[in-house]
Amino acid sequence: YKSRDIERRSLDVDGLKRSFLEWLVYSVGKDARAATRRDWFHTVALAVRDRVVDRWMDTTRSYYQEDAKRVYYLSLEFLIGRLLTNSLSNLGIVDECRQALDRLGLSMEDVVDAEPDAALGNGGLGRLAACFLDSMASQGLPGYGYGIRYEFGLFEQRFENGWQVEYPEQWLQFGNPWEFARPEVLYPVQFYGRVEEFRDSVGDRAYRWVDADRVLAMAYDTPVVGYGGDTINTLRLWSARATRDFNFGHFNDGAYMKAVEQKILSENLSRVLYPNDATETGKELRLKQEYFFTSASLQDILRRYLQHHTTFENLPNKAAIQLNDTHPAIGIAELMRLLVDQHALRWDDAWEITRATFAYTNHTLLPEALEAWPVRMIERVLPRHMQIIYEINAKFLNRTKARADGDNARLSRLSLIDERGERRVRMGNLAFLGSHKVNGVSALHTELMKQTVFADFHEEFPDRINNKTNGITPRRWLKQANPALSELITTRIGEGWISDLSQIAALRDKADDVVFREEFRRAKRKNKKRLAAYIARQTGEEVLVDSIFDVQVKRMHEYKRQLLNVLHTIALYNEMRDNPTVSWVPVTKVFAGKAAPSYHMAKLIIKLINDVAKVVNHDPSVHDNLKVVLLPNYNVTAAEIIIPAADLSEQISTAGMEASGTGNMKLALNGALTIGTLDGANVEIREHVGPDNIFIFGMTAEEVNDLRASGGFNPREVIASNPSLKRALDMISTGAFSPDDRNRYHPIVQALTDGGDHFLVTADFADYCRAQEAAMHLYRDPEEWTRKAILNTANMGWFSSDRTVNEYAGEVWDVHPVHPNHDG
Ligand code: DL6
Repeated sequence: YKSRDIERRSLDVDGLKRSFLEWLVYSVGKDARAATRRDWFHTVALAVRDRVVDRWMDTTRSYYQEDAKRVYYLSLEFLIGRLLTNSLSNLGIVDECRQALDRLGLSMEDVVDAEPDAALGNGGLGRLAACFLDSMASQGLPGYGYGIRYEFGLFEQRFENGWQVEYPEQWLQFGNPWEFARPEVLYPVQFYGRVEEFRDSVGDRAYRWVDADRVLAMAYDTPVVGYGGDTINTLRLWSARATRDFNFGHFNDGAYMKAVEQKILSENLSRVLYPNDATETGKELRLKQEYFFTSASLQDILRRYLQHHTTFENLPNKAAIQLNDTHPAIGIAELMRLLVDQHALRWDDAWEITRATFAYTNHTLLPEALEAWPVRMIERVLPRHMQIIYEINAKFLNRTKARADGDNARLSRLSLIDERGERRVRMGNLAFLGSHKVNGVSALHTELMKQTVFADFHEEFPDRINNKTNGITPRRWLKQANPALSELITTRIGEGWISDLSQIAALRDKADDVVFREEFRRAKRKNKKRLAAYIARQTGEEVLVDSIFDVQVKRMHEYKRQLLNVLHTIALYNEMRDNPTVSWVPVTKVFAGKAAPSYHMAKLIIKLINDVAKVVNHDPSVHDNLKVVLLPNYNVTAAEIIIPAADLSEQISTAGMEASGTGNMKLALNGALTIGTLDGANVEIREHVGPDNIFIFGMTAEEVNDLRASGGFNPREVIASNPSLKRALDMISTGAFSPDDRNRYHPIVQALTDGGDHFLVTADFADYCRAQEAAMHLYRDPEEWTRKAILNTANMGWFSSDRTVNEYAGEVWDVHPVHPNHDG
C-alpha cells in the first residue's frame, strides 16, 4: 500500500508511466490495446489528479488551521477551458508526461485533444473568473470559486449554409475526471411559498418562509492548481438534486408520474448555461439559478465560518465575498435572511456585517444588460427576499440627503425599485448598497460608472467606487498557449516572468537586437503555421502564412463592431480588384465568435461574414491577397491556437461601450499590434505599450457622448461623402454577397443608415481605414513591425491577473497569502 502511495505522487517519467498503466486498467477498465484517445485522456487526468490531492488537502488544512480570511468569488460563469495542460504545466511536469506517453507509443497532443472544453461561461466575464482562480492559487491566496455545474455549457456553434446553428455542448457526457462529487455536501434551497409573521422568544416581530418548494444543491469540487503546485484551491460548483421526499415517498400512479416530472423540473436548475452576453431576458429560471447557487454558497460559507466562531461579528474579518456582476447580488438579501431569520441577529447588526462582507464588480454599462427583475416575479419566487429588499430600500431612502433636499427625481433614481412601467428591482443598486466596495474593470469604465449609471450613488458614497483593471493569467495565455514564444523568452530572461509578469519588461532591450527579432518572428511564424493548419481543417480554406493575420475574436455584438471590420474588408477587396497590378500586402481576416441564439442582428452579421468570405475567397482577381475566414465554435481551446498567431488585434468597439476587454490583453502579450479605439482597457494598453506601438483610431468616449447628445449625427451624409464606404454598403444592399436573397442584409443596411447607426460604424469608418493602411504599410517593414511587436509583449507585464488579484486582495478583500504546510 505504502509503495503505491509513493507511486501516486511520483513526478518522474517512470512513475508517471506506471501510474498511467495502472489507472487505465483499474479505473478506466481498458487494456492498452483497446484504449481510445478518450480513455487515455481520462487515465492521464486521473493520474495527474493523484499528484494534486495531497497538496490540495494540505492547502485546505492550512487555511483551516490558521483560520485564514478567505475570499469567495461568486460567479454564474467560469470559462475554464481544458485543464490537462494547465495542471501539468503548473505542476511543472509537461515534459515528463510527454515522455511517459511517448514510451507508451502515444502522442501528448492526441491525449490533450481528447479533453472537452469546459465552457461554463459566455465570454469575458466568465474567462476573467477563470483567470482569477489561477492567479489566486498561484499567489497563495485563500480563494474559492463558487458557481453552477451546468450539465450543458455554452452551446456548440456550427455553420449551416453560413448561418449559426446551436447544438448542445455535452461536456460531461463521458464524465469529468477532474471533479470530486460531494454527495454529503448538500444544502436545501427554497422557492415560492409565503412568509409568516410571528413573535420570537422575546416578543419581537419575526418572519419565517413557509410552504416553499425545496431543491437540494450538491457540491462538486475541482482542484485549482496554482503555479508551482504549492497552493491548490477549490472551485465548488453546485448541481441541483430533487429532495429525498421524492425518492422515499409513496405515490399512487398519477402522483408518481407528477413527482417524477417535479424531480426533473427541479434538477433543470443546473441543466444549462444561459447563452446571453451583455443582454438579459428576465427569465424566471435564470433568477432561480442565480438564487440557487448564491444561497448554497452562502450556507456553505457560514458553515465553514461557524467551525471556528459562535457569533457573526467577525464574519467580515474571515470572509470576503466578491459578486461577479449582479448575477449573485440576491446574495445580499439572502445573507440578511440567514442572519436575521435563521440566526436571530438584529437587523442593523446584520446589515453592517453584510455590507462589510460583500464587494461588487460591475462589468457592463449597457442598459439592456443591467439586471432588473420584476417585483412580481421576486415576490412569487422569493417572497421573503422581496420583503427584505423593501426594508433595505426604505431604511436607505429615509436616510439619504435627497429626501432632506426634497429632490424626488434623485430619490427615485437611488431607489432599489424602478417604478417606471412594470416595477422592477434594480440589482445593480442592490449590489452597490449592500457592498463596501464597488469596482469597474478598466480606468475608463470606472470613470464612466461614476458619471453615468452610478452617478447618484457615487455622490452618496464617494469612497465606494474603485477601479480594478482586468488582467489575464500569463500561465495559460503565454506559457501554455504559446510554447514557441515562451521558450524563447525564457532562454533570454529566465522563467521568473511566469510567476511575476512584470519581469517581462527585460525584453524591452531585445527589441533592438536583430537576432532576437529574427527568433521572435520565427516563433510567430510557427504559430501562424499552426493556425493555418487549423483554419484548413475547420473551414477548408488555405491561407498564406506570410499574410497579415488580422484577428477579431470575441462575442458577436453590434457594439464590438464586427461590421466595421467587414466593411473595411469589402473596401479592401474593391481596392485590390481595382488595382490588380499593385503589389498588395496579403491580408487574412480571421473572425471567430458566437452570437446569442436570440440576437438576430448578430446572427445576420455571422451570415454576412460567411457570405463575404465565399465571394472574396473564390475571386481569382485578388490573387489570394485577401482571405476571409470565420472559424466555428470559438472557445478557450480555439483561442489558445488563434491568439499566438495573430499579427493584428482588432479592438474596435464604439468608445465607451466595452467595459475592459481581456482578449486585447492576450493578443498584445502574444506580440500582436492592436488596432483599436480608445475604449476599455485599450486606453491603458496604449499607455503601457506606447502610442507608437499601437494603431488608435476613431472617436473618444466623450466625442461619442457629445455626438449622440447633439442628435445631429446623420450617417447618410457620412456615407455620401465617402465613396469607398458607399460602394461597400451598396454592394451589401444590392445583394452582391447574397445573390440568392438580395434583401437578406436589408436590416443591416437599415441600421447603418435610417436606423441612425447607433454604434457609429459609419462615423469611424474613414479613420479606421487610415489606421488599417498604416498597419499594412508597417507590415512591409518586418524589422520595424517585429520591433513594435516585441515592445508590445515586453510592456504588457502590468496586465497579469496576478497584479489584478493582488490589488483586490489588498484594497478590497484584505486577504493575505497562506503558505500551506506540506510536511505534515
Ligand atoms: O470584465 C470582464 C469582461 C470585460 O472585459 C468586457 O469588456 C465586458 O463586456 C464583459 N462583460 C460581460 C457582460 N456580462 N454581464 N453582465 O461579459 O466583462
